[in-house]
Amino acid sequence: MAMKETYSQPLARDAMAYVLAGGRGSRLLELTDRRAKPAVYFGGVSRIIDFALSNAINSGIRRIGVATQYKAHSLIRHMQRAWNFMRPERNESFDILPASQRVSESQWYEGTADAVFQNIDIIQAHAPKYMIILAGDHVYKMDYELMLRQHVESGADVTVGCLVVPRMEATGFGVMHVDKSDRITAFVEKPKDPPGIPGQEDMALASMGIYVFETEFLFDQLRRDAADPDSKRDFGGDIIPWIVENGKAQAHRFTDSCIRAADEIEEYWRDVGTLDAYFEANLDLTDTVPKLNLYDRDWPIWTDQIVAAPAKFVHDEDGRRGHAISSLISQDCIVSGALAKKSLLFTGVKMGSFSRVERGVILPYCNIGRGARLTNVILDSGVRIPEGLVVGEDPELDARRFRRSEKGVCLITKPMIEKLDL
Ligand code: ADQ
Ligand code: ADP
Repeated sequence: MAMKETYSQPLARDAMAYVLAGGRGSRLLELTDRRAKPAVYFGGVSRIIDFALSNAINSGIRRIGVATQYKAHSLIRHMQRAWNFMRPERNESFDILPASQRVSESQWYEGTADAVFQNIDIIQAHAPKYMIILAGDHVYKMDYELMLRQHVESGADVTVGCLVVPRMEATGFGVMHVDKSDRITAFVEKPKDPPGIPGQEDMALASMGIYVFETEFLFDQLRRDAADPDSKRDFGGDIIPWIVENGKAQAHRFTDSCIRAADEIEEYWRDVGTLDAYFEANLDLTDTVPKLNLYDRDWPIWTDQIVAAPAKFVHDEDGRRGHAISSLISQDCIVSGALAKKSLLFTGVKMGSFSRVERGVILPYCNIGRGARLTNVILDSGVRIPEGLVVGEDPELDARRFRRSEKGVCLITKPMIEKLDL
């Protein structure tokens, strides 16, 4: 187990985390009809963006900006409720930065680099020495302090967080080659045929979309890029390839950020970008020892805590037991004469008598009517399942009524229930 070196002050205190949370996340289909991917619920009480934000706080960063764009309402509301504890008098800050056409009245954020460029003046007011650019749509734990240190020690212009992934899964990533000292020698954004790692040809080194810069250098790059008529104003497509060609870009391996002073953070990173990946990553949490530990007091995942009653399990009027097996049951849930198995019940879910959910991801404030039987389902927030509805036992019927994924998971939303002809 590696130990951290001792620094007089954590570099994180000189850094600002800038979270890009404006993307659409269209592969989550109807789950992102009304909300941006970073606002999608995950793990019983959190939303996806809470992971990047918690990593920033747990790493010691106290200045945070979040750029929002696409369907940002529930994301902004969540952040206002959950992330309002920064203290400006200690030079801490939390800025929500919607694409508000501050620079040009005709312009939304064009690409990820533009989402930073348009807010240069706001960042300058906080005067961070380092900027760490993050994506708001991945579930992972990472100590950014370790990445900041590597950046300073290597003297790079930019440091790019990276992971080893199976080569054919790398088509959606920036893919890089590195030399023996992990300096990036080539970078291609989303290649159709990703280059493998020399000597390990079936794997590729993929960018996590996490970048560390010195603030002034980043601003120079953003201004240079903004003057380039051919640029799409994108970090992965424009800024990073330019620095790889013309400056010094260093890779930071994700595995090196999973080590803290006294113990280790588990090596866990998921994109949860498709319904199946989202479903599986949630259900994994019901394993006896899941790969992602949400009970780690040293690395808590901060979120919105509502005032709510405890979860409750009651016998129904027929004396039938309300119970849950291998499941995560959040506050304000009532399981009455019903069974939840291998499932996650988010806040405020009510299950009526004789109902049963197996392998279910049930988002907040759903109501499951008497006798309903649901298997392999994702229920969007606020869905009311009618009495006796059965899902997960007749694939053809399910596919006509709901959104059925490649692996046979049914996503059920409010409009789908309204259209049901029972
Ligand atoms: P993608 O994830 O495809 O690739 P992108 O769509 O640019 O990149 O999204 C990156 C982040 O920025 C996401 O969190 C998204 O929500 C947000 N975002 C997108 N457009 C935005 C906008 N206009 N305003 C604000 N936020 C916006 C990137 C890199 C790849 C890398 C992968 C890793 O380009 O090189 O491999 O991330 O996931
Ligand atoms: P998101 O699910 O992204 O937050 P909404 O807030 O529109 O988007 O959806 C939340 C759902 O949960 C709605 O159906 C709403 O009625 C319900 N809901 C939200 N907060 C509460 C609450 N405190 N009590 C009861 N229902 C709630």
